[in-house]
Amino acid sequence: MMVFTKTLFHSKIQNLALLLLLFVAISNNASADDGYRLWLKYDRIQNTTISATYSKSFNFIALSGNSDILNNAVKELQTGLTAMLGKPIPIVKTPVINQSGIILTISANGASGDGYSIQMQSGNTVITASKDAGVLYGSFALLRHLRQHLPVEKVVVQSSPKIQLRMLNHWDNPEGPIERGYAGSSLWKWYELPETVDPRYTDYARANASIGINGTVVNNVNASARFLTAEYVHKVAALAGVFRKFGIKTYLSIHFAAPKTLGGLKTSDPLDPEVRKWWIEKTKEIYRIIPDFGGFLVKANSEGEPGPQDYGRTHADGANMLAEALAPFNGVVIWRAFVYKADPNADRFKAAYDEFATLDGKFAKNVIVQVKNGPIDFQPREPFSPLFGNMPRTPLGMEFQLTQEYLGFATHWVYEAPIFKECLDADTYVKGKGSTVATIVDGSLHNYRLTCMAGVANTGSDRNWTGNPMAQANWYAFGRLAWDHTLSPEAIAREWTQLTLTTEPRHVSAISDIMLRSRDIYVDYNTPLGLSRPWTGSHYAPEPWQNRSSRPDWTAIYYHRADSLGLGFDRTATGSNALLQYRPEVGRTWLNAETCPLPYLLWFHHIPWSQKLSSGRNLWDELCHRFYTGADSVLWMQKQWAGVASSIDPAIHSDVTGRLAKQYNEAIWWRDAWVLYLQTFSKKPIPAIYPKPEKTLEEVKKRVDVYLMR
Ligand code: GCW
Repeated sequence: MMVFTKTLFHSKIQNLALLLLLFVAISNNASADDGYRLWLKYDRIQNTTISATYSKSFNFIALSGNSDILNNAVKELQTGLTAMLGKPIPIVKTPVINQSGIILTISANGASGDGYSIQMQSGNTVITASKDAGVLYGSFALLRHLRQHLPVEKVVVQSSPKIQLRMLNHWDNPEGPIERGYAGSSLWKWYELPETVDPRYTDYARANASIGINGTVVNNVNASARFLTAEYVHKVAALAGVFRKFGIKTYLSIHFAAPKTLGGLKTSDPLDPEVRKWWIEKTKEIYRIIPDFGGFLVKANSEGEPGPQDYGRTHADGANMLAEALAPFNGVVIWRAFVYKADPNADRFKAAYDEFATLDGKFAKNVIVQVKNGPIDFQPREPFSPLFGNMPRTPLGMEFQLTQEYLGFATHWVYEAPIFKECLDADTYVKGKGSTVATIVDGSLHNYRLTCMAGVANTGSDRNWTGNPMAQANWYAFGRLAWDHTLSPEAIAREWTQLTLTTEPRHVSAISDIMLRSRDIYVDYNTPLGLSRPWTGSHYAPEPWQNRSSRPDWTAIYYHRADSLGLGFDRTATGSNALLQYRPEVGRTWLNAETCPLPYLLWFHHIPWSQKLSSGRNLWDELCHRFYTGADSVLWMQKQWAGVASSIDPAIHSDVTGRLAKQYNEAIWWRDAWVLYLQTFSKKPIPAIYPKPEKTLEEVKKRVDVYLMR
């Protein structure tokens, strides 16, 4: 039985502060929504029954401990509840007798790791964790529950993250632009740091902590050595100072050749003693400035970046050199497996496996190899990377892309949770049925000590963070899945919608319907049936005719292989035989063109134009069907969206309406680009039920060229 004592919380200043908070919260409600608050909108609850019930349950927040993270947990609860309930809620050291409130406790018996539990005890809502960060996550979980207007007593839960390192990777360059960023420039104001610390960094950290993200790599993997100078490490330290108060560790992408370019050494050979010493000293220097620094992310010998192979060494040699420098500080090396060579006869699909699988077991204990979900490169639909399951002695981290590099930038509405989930749920069969990618990444299948899931961030300096307000859902879904990969895309879509847009049940359903179909719609007007990489220069509008580049594997024709006979990349034994990289059980599902699921057909087979598919249509007709229905479905998205106007903030509604109109126009144009181009090979008519493209192929090409102009 707990002893309850009345608290001393009556200083005038504190009361004034609460009133001010209340005022700010109320005036916030009145202003138009600019999307800045993301899913953390603590608007006043209009339903008086719900508000009254919550009011009875939350009269104080009791916290006995004291730390930056705990204080932030309490602050968030206080701000949120005060605004939602319209009454001041005091923070106390011990629970108040005869009143219900929230009790935050740290206990060794609490949920493990970053986990938390929420229980109801004697009318109080008790959040318990073994670490401060757990209390913070539990506090956000409680707020999330209340924001969905669910009954207080239903909040009872015990939750621990399935992945240890839940990270964002920012591809932010030092001058401000973001590689593949579509929401403004970098959030980090390098020239102002460390003296000026933008309050927005705190909101960034809050947003991440609210979905369990606990790590961030602040600079691009195509890394500038600048970030390793003392000048920049101090800037990074200022960011880390904000982030750690929300349980977030800071990491840096490194330039592998820094010993040469920055240190003035003759080489950056990872086996050279001077080079090793340079990294050891550099790492010590970083830890002196950022004591809880997380570690290094490395892109090496990939797309022109330097790496150990420049000196005849392996990826493992390179990673282990850095691991040695980081080990005394418990830092980690996250070494990317995104590699492929400019060889016209090679299949890029096979490259990562070919270079990395043989290195299994050769990496130091504090190295994670980070693998993109698919074997090529964040295409709208890819089969899972065959590396998953093939490196049982090396922790493999997952790299998803939140920024929509191949998904219509910030213009097209594509909810990505189905992409993430499709990969996580894929069965590798490496230890028999049920060996899903998720069980590999979460370490349970191969007993990895380290586990990691990274999302290439879609944030930028735009007021609403992600350019397209609907793209906030991708950031949200990533965090929620990194915490718990068993969640469904549907549950996350509904939750996000309720937190961000509306709690009106019919409209929640209508919006989550759009979200859940959006990816397939995009695939249909862009890369149906397993077509891949029609983009080269812009990564935006398809340029399937693109056949010239400094590298053969940077042309579009390399990927789709259209010719007079048919379409698609033969990866069976008669082609590149990439299917051999999978377990036979997996390979078999894709091996036979007759039975291969249609979404993957052209990933693995070169199919004759007239071949009848399982849909009953021949290849050409099926392609036309997909391109046309995909583009038409954007009209459906527009209609659904128009139907929810009454419960969405007008500014957000009109912003998305504009983007959808653009998306529709582009879907037609992109469809036509493909259909007209492929028709030059198939020599078949577009089925009569579909309207003929209004433009000629030449005209469409010209339009694409505009987007490629310098
Ligand atoms: O998809 C490609 C992008 C590059 C990116 C690279 C990578 C950071 O077009 O911009 O570089 O992937 O993942 O390293």
